[in-house]
Amino acid sequence: MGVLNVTPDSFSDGGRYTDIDAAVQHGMCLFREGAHVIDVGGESTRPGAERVDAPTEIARVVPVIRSLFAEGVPVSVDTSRAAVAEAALEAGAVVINDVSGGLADPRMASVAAAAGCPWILMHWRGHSREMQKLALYSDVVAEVRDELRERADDAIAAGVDPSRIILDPGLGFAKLPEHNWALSAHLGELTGLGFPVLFAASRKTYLGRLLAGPDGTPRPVGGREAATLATSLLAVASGAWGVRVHDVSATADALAVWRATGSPKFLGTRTEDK
Ligand code: PMM
Repeated sequence: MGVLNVTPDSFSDGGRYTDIDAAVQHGMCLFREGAHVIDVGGESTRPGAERVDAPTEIARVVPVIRSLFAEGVPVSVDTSRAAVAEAALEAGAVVINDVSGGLADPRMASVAAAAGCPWILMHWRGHSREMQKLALYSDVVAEVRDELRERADDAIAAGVDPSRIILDPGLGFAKLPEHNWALSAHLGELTGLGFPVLFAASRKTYLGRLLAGPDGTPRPVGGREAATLATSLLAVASGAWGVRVHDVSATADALAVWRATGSPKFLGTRTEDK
């Protein structure tokens, strides 16, 4: 999954793709590099981000989704609002990527059920402004696993086909670095729930903290790619179904190396495009 944030303020690519043509070109580029789906988001979810309203989010994502659809590029919409998901599906999106796992908007489950499309349910405890206060766990792996199971149960109870559900540990969302590392190390607890698992560590702050300089300053976003590749490889080798990344080309190469080892679990890159 290639990341395409059409926001002025996302932590990694914020402000780079607010121009529709630039966004569409970048989405097409990520697709050509081997992404199976381009994840278009119109609201930053970085810690502390202010929310935008639904019309603003729709105005940002719909023209980009419509153009990518016209180019034959599969798109997921990164939103926790049912109204935005509906507009995106209407414009051609084929996947709902909901960082709130259905919690932020009670109508999202019925939209996903009616559309019959894949619905990514990410582990979430609250909106960006408050989420880091909610990073309280006694056993992060068990709690995230159990909360994700509840999200999946709720979705199924609302009429979502279980085969359409994808789970995501929500790295960095109400998580301290040690929580992210524990979830990475025990991904099998999440894949054991029986749903595909998406892993989305790309360029996140905890990687910057791991690679901090001698004065403790986190490594800037631009210097986190090698660490991102390492997390993606480890995740796929641990049974992740997919990875959500900014640098699709490098990820495709890394996963090609992994596939060359003959691992039976490989579900990654479309190497025929390379
Ligand atoms: N992280 C971000 C945005 N969307 N979606 C899913 N499913 N999982 C994530 O971890 C996730 C997401 C924030 O990262 P970005 O600013 O690089 O998009």
